[in-house]
Amino acid sequence: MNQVIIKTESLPKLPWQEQPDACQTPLWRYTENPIIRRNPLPGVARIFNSAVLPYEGAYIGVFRGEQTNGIPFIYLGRSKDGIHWKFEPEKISFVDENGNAFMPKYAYDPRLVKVEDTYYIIWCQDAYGAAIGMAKTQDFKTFVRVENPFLPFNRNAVLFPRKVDGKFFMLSRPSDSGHTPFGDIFLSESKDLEYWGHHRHVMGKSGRWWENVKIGGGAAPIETSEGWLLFYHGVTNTCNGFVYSIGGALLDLEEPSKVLYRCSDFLLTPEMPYEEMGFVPNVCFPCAALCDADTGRIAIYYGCADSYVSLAFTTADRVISYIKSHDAAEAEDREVGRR
Ligand code: BMA
Repeated sequence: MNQVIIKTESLPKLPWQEQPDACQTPLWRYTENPIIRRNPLPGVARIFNSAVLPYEGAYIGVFRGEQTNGIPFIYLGRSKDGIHWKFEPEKISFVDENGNAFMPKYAYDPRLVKVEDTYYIIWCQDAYGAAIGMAKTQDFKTFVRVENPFLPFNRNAVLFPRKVDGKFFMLSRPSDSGHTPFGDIFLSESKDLEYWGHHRHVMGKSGRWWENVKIGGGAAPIETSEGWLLFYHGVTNTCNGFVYSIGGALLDLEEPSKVLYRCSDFLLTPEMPYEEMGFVPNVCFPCAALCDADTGRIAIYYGCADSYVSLAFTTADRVISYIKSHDAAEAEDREVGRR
């Protein structure tokens, strides 16, 4: 009997492997990782940092494809099992609100979130500096660009999968124009998806080594009986550059800028060859999580070393009890985050 209730749909065909007997960690990796390898498409050298959702009895996803000219764009992919993916050969073409073609100069780290009957893609693009871009679709054929929610610089954002008190909620991480040696997670709200405000601080980098440089939202928050379950990335610096790990927190359901629990330890950190070696070594970057409400199973999709996509598994009971038993939320995390 599951203790935690996941407030999403049933997903019996969720990609899944049982926790290995010897595994003590809160997340465990798919034994066939990485699920997307190099040169997945003609003209695309690497796919990583990508997001997926169930769609019409199968799965659909938006994928960060690094072209062979080095410029990232978003590609659409489909899968029957969430593991083996077929990609459209051409990058997604957007239209603006008037139906005119719109293509950003580049687009990366897409998230895919369904709110009511619409699917939203949120990514990083140029807007006179790195900023958040956004589009909506209902059929994955026409992708209508919506206004950029925030001013530059901001490179990391994810929408909540339902409105809270009638408003859209978005997490983001204001940054600089470079590789950003700082960064906290903020929350913003909007009644119409056009004007965003009521900005609140959710949580900042911490003194813990694995997240002492910056943090950023990852998968869309998962609604559970214990709060919004957030998988995020935490970054530390070393003499050989940044290391990206996966962290976990629970946010208040009605006031998500209030952190209820925040795990002191990473949930997953680079330790496999496909996480430690690649275009950018030592990166585990979560962008999506699928859940099955019936079993509490969760499959997390994360980018590896800016080169691959991998899967890690957990259950709501397992990961939430781990987060709670390793809670390190501080007064500043627990407050509403308004000054
Ligand atoms: C961040 C983002 C991610 C990337 C990470 C590591 O700033 O650009 O797309 O995975 O750096 O290179």
